[in-house]
Amino acid sequence: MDIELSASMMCANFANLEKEVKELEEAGIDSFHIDIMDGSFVDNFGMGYQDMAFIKKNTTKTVDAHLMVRKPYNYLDILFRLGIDIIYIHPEVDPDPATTIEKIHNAGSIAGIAINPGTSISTISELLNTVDRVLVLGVNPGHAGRQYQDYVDNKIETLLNLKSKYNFEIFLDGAVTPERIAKWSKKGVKGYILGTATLFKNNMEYSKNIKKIKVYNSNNVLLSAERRGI
Ligand code: S6P
Ligand code: MG
Repeated sequence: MDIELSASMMCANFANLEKEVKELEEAGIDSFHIDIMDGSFVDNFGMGYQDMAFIKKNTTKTVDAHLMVRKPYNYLDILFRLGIDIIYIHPEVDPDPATTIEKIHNAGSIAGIAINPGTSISTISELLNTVDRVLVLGVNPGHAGRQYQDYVDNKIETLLNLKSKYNFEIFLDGAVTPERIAKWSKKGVKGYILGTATLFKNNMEYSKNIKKIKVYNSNNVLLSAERRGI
């Protein structure tokens, strides 16, 4: 299947963001992922509106905002003004996530829910009727470089069984490695947010790091990590 690779920009080199955007595009990244935090839902602050505006201005690729904040509805108007293409909210903290999702759709943006490792599908199942995407966090939220929580695998399997019925795509965020991409892309997971586990490592050699993932055989099938000797 055709997968989407997104760069988690909080892991980029802020000393020269313009160069980073260009190099990531040249390396074959498909979109940009921006983590917004409020220091309350998570103990970190992520990126700001000015970073988003800058990245949006310097690329024609899609840009998403992952709102790790307690009141996502307070942030929407500015995100709409900035032209952010995709907005993920955490239903765990929004008292009325369905209304927030409706507002995102009414503004013409793509709406997603992001779910923490500790959030079970049964608590968000009605929202699957309304969203375009589910962003599954494989790590506890707020920081790059965290450890993958193996129990999340069961949730991804459950979502794979529901995605055609409800018509949404699954994206993975946190500790996404080439091995995990090879495993889940075969089963139907569409998108991958790349951070320090894959993209922002090895002296930030982006095209080399992406080549480890985007290797297809002659039938356009993504080769597994084992077949590529990773
Ligand atoms: C985590 C955040 C992510 C991170 C990403 C970093 O709270 O939502 O988008 O930036 O997890 O990736 P890695 O490979 O360092 O875990
Ligand atoms: Mg994120």
